[in-house]
Amino acid sequence: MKEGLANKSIYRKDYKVYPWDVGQLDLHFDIARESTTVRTEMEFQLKDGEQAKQDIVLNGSELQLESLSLNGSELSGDDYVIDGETLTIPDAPAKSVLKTEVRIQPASNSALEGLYLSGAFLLTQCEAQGFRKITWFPDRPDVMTTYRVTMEADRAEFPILLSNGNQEASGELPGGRHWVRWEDPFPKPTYLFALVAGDLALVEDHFTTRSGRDVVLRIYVESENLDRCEHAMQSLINAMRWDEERFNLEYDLDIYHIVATNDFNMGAMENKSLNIFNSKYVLARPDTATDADFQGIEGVIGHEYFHNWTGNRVTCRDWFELTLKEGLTVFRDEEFSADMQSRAVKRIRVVRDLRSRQFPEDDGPMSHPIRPDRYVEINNFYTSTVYQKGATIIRMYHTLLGESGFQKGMKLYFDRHDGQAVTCDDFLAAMADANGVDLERFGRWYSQSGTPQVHVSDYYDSASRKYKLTLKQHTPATHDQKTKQALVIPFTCGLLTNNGEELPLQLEDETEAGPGTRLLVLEEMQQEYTFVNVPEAPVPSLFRDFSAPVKVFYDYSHAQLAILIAFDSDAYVRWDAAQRMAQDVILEQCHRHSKGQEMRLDPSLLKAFRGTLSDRAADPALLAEAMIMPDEDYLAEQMEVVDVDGIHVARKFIKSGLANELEELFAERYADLNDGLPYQKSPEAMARRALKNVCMSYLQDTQAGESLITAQLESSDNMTDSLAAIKGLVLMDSPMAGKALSQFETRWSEDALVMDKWFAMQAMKPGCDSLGRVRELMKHPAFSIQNPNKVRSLIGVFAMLNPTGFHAADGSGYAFHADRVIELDGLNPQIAARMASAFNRWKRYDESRKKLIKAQLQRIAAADNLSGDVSEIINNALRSDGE
Ligand code: 0A1
Ligand code: ZN
Repeated sequence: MKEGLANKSIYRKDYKVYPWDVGQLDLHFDIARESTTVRTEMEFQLKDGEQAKQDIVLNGSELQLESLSLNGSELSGDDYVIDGETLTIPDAPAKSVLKTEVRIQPASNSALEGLYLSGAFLLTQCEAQGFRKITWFPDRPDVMTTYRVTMEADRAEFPILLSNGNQEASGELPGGRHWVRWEDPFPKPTYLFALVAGDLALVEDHFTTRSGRDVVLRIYVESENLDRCEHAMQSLINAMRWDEERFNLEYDLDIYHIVATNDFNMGAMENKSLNIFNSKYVLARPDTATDADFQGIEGVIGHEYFHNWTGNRVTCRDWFELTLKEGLTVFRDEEFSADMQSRAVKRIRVVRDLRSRQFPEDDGPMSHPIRPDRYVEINNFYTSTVYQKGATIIRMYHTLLGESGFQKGMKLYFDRHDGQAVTCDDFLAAMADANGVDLERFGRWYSQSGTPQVHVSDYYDSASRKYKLTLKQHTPATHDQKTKQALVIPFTCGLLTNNGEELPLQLEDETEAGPGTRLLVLEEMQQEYTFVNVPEAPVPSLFRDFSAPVKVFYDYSHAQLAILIAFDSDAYVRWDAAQRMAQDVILEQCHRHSKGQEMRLDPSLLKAFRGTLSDRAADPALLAEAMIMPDEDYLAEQMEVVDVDGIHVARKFIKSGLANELEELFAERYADLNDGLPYQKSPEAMARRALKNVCMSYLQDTQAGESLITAQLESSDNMTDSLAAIKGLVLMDSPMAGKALSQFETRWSEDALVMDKWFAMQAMKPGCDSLGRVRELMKHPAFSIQNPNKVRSLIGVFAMLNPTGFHAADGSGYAFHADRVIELDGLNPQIAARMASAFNRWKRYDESRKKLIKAQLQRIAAADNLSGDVSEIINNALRSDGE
């Protein structure tokens, strides 16, 4: 571990109220690409009137200070102290007006935090602590103030000048310059400030709120993208309506702006009335974007819109409370997507994502509770734990309190805290008080890290017709926390007969039987539930709807899984049973392979697939989900020591075994779904495409595969089908793949988002030649190491979605990746840190690979001027070796 790291940690327990209220912030920007001048005027009022004087402490980073004055007097270097990122004015009077002037350099800002250049326009990103790169100010979420923002710039270069709130005034200036003033009536923290300046085109629509407010909706994009905004606009309108109907929340300003940029570290940002989006989550046309892209746009547009209440109107006291706004808002966007599309399919996709990303995170060197107690770099805590696990905690309140109890809690939360910066405890208190329940023990979810395990055992007594379920919980120790407490775990279940019929449920102390789904609430380390009047030894349908972020262990036989797959009323249980069976079978073959034994195709899996393929009643999207094999990384997580190649070989063996045994059925279903009808955007059409392309992904392993895929490629009128086909050719190593890739490249070379797909599908291709290909692709004119989307599509996909390439036994993938982390760190520490986390699971590999990775981790740790972002990730990974 590097010296001094521990000193740089920030602790939740150290929170102190900021002693000043800031009444108003006047910002004046004189905008130019190379050098922008920022002037501010701000009113400080001491909160505690008793005291006459107090230090004013401001945050700033990489600012060139031109002048600073206090109550009209210019301050000289002796009147204040700058230490690292803080500026202190000692003993300022209880009422102080501060004026500052600084210069910043947007064009050379490659970290994409603060004010920066994207293409031909300038924009800001302030969450979490980017405002300090714009000017000196208390850059913390509990300091909320109203903003008046004036921008002046060259009119030809920057015809559009946007900031938060309403446009109050504008005018011309000599020399072809102009100015615009924006005022936001809602007090807000710095992280929600935004500014955009440049030459952008716009699409406009309107929304009339429930109370009759007419809201102008504008999406700003570069002019060539004007024909790709329709879906984003429709999603925004749907989100506004949905939030009124489901949460009784209405929009509060007359204007809502979205700006799309190709250069963005994350997905999007909820700045008050001026959302900034990664273009990936705005731009879509059927020929450029897949169904998954369309769904992603709907979800992220919803997410940022929903933040207006959960995040902006009520915000976080400090960054430890991040899940207060993120967990809640992810829950809201999941519900929105579920209401817009298929609830069951959405649930399965959410669970797949949680299991494959959050569970490993919680078991690795960066394990942390959804409300962390400590961080070095807050940007490293925009994690799957804070977001996705955080959302499942909110979902558990919903499960325990029901929709109406949950909505009562939400109402009380807004009644109490509108306009405030609060904590997760405040949220919990609102839920508890509104429902008259005690949620104290439930609150442990906020402070305990790690993925709990629930071990289920059962016993059927035919004489008494009683069936006893025993649930035991256990949370393994994590890197950050050794001892664990019992948690409140909602556990929903049902019982099936061996014919697949659902039994009515009656617990021992009940007088009559109730419905076939029961919510059990596990609160102790171990609890028993005895069901009576159970006519036969049942098949337990456990953990319906994935009712908590836990791993459930029960020793299912394949026969039991087959019954669940075929008959259970809960879509999640059916899907999970199919995944368990596939996982079992693949891991068994992996084991046989490692012992040099012949692999074989399991008849029960074959039978289950035959059933799924022949099911004409179920939603095709659900059938598609059931047939997608668990991915290699997920399988790796289930092994003691990861067998990289064994997993790859075994998974491939099973997949092609199924394809060849069931070729006729796959082909028949494919033909049915490949109806030749023109593209449609409806959920039904998307579901049919999903199943069609899953069938195709199996058929690629059969004789007929290549001609079928080529035919699909030739006739396709949409990106979903085209991309599935090209990916198929690439993955099957078809001689047609090269031509398909180069035609794709020629057609889309000018299109940044489509080229991301082109990079990704090549980076994903398994095998020992992957690294050479990735190196070559880095030289492609469309690639840029400065662009986060490109880095994620090529470097990120290689490291995170190509296990056989990245984990090549000679360590070449590791060395390459470490070079990229070091290179990126000098440009964009946030992205470098994300990439560095690809090494986080290193302890799970064999000795030889562990040694190779450790050497690379040490090499990165020793690099000059390593950012706090990367050193936190790397030092944690190395520290986890010491245990
Ligand atoms: N609040 C945004 C996510 C976000 C976080 C940080 C960023 O820059 C460092 C940008 C965006 C959201 O939840 O959508
Ligand atoms: Zn968010």
